[in-house]
Amino acid sequence: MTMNIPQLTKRAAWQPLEAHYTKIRNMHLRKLFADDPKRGERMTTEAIGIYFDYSKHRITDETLSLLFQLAEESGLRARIDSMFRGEKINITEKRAVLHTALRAPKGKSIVVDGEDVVPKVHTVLDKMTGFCNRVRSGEWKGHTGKPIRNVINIGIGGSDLGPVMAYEALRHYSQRDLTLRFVSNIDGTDFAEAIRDLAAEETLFIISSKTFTTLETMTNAHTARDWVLKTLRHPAAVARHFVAISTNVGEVAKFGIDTTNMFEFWDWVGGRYSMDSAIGLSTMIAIGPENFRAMLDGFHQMDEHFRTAPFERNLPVLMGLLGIWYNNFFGMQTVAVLPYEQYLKRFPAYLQQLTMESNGKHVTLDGTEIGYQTAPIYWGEPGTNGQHSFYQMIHQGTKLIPCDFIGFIQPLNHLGRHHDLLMANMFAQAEALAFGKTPQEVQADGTPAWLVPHKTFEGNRPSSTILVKRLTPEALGKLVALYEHSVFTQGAIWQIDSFDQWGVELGKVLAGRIIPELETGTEHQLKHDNSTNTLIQRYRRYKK
Ligand code: G6Q
Repeated sequence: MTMNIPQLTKRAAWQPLEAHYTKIRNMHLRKLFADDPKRGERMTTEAIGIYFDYSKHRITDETLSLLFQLAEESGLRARIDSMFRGEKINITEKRAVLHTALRAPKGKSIVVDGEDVVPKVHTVLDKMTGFCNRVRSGEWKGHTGKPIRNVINIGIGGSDLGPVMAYEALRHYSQRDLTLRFVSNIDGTDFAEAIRDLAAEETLFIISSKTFTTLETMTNAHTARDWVLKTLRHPAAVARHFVAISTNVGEVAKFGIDTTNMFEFWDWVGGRYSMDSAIGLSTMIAIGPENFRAMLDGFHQMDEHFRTAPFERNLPVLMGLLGIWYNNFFGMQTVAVLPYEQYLKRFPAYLQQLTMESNGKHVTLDGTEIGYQTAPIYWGEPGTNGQHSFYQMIHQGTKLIPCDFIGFIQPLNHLGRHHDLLMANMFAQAEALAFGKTPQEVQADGTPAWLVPHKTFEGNRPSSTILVKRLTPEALGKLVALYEHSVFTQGAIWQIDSFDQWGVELGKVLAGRIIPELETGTEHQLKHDNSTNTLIQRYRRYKK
């Protein structure tokens, strides 16, 4: 544990970083590039097939060396080792944090509470493989003897966002005669629309819930069971049409799912870090076991890179530290994630949970109120779509928004000029953000004086460019792990517990109180604040 690390602003690198910030905060990227013609080659790193260009950041070599010093003083190295060793670094829940064990190859050994967890991981992976092969080949039959053609994952948060994102990202590799859908919201519309055009006898539900008690998931799971029973009219249908992914055998059995059709994971897998555990069953069904294992291998390669590469060439460390620089010195509030890859359309949504649920914390590990900023807001859309909406603000607005551009050199769908046009736009956006267009340049185009300010781009807007050869399952694993470990790096610097999520609890408790007040009506005396009482009364009055 690294509790004896001084508070962030008391670490030796902090004051020099502040002084350095004051010195370079107005320095323009135009000057930085003019002073160092090789900057765009020099300030890049390539590792395990990921090319990371960080030259368009408002940094100098001194910035980086101070940030590396800060990382050292924050005990990052020791903290990385603690995580990989399976120490209980999620201190508020007293849990190990071992998503890295989910992608550890056979033969490795990681011991938690006296037990090697790697063989267990591989037993579940083998069980998933057998099941997936039966579903994909049509050998697994529904209650009426028909093969499964539709698979619906019911889960929410960490039990949904990873699977949806991975399914969309790897759709190119998916078995196209299977329909995959994802139901998460307790809003009945989500379920109703998901099953509208499907036949229950050809549909398999995967109930994905670590706890198997989550309100949304259990409500949707019961609705799914009612639908299946109503159509297939026999309790035995449940065993053919439902499987579970959970840590809670008791609740799975109570629901009526045959526990031989349960795929296990463990309390040392956090929800938002679980897409490569059994929670990835829908992904494996879609893309097949081999591709799934290739994705795990990608994750593992990034794990090893993070664990062993010197900070100067360590992709997640670099990315995490650049985030600290903007968040804690420039005071930037958000980060835009801009994949130039349609298949990554759910990647920003996935990253929102990963980054903000992990690092949106207000106290340090020892419970002290934090006196500095933690997680920035992550948001984004695939390019080029975003260019025609919010990019205006990134280029000319009053807020500085660092951007992550993510692109792939080879397209998965070759269609005429499309890919060159797509990538030209990505490179152009990063260029325009960094270098802008001066009033003189605008004037030289013949723009009338009154219009010049409107058409001026001040530039100096920072971005990273992540360039990968091709979007493969392996590449996706690397990309997700890159962000996971960058979040970890930042959590270590901020000295917070990146693996708990107490902030979601209060709303759940209050909803539990309000549910009977809405369902059973007026006999409940309302004891909320005046606004909540009035809203509930209005709802009751008009709900009929
Ligand atoms: C993730 C969170 C949260 C969780 C969901 C679903 O890190 O813990 O998003 O994944 O609340 O929980 P269950 O899997 O237990 O249903």
